Amino acid sequence: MSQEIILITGSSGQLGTVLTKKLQKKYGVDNVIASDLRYDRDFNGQFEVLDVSNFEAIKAIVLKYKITQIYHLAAILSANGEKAPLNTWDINMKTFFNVLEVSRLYNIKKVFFPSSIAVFGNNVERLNTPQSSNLTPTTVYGISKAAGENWGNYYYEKYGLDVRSLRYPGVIGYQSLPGGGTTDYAVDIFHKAVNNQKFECFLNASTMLPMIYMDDAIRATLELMEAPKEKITVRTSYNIAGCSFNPKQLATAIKEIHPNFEITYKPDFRQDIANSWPMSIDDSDAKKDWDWQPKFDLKLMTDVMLRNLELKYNNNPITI
Ligand code: AKB
Repeated sequence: MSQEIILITGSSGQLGTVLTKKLQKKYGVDNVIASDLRYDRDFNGQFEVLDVSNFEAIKAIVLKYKITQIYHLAAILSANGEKAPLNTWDINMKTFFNVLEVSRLYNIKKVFFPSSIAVFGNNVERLNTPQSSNLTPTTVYGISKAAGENWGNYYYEKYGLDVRSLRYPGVIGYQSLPGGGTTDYAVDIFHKAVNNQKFECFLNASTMLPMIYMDDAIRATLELMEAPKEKITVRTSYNIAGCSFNPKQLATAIKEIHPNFEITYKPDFRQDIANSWPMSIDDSDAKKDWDWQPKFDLKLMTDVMLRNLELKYNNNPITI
């Protein structure tokens, strides 16, 4: 097997931070090129400052390192994206087009494109939302992801480029903070809890959304990318599910360990976005095609989040 050289865009983001380390372990530190808009001082490994909306800049990196796979994580998320819709469309599409084109022209073997539950809108069954639902996204981020899924499929059909994609639910991890999404509350809440602070939630208590613990999200990504080509029957983007819950259920799970934790609710513009998203996801195609199976439920995820954040902030090795 020839050596894979991986380029990750948006490597300093929530998922990128953790995925980069996993890929370094798998392929070797020297064979993973992390990149983002700004230099990351604390980063260990190969790093390039890269604005993916600049085609010549990404081309130079692909040629310099003889890149064979690209994980394109750079994007503006749902809530931040609504503040400047046209700019969000521009950035999210231009960066992906540059990744697709550089891959087509310079023999990249595989591309990973993260899609999202944000591709679904008000016209779907909100419980167990099927893989092949009618996509009418309500945010520019969602529109760009739905378009991106179809462009990935187009490059596969037309040029044979091996583009693979997952529709991530809200990702929850202790290693990094999300930036500008609608599901961000489900990470912020843990940081407040371990610091003995009250948490004001920007969604109401009963807003059920699909979420996934970081380990499951990373494992799904790698399992999809490693699956034999003939097993991939969905060339737009696969639904994947972790566990679904609402802010009240999450607060209750946290209170089992932090009984004094307090939460209040003050819904803002993100409530409308969340109301248009599924409550749970049918991921049976991913299960059937490449044996996907989530491992973390609400309780296990809460335990692991609290244990790790207690260590980080309070140097307190709690046993749960
Ligand atoms: C967001 O909330 O925008 C993201 C997502 C679900 O894609 N976390």
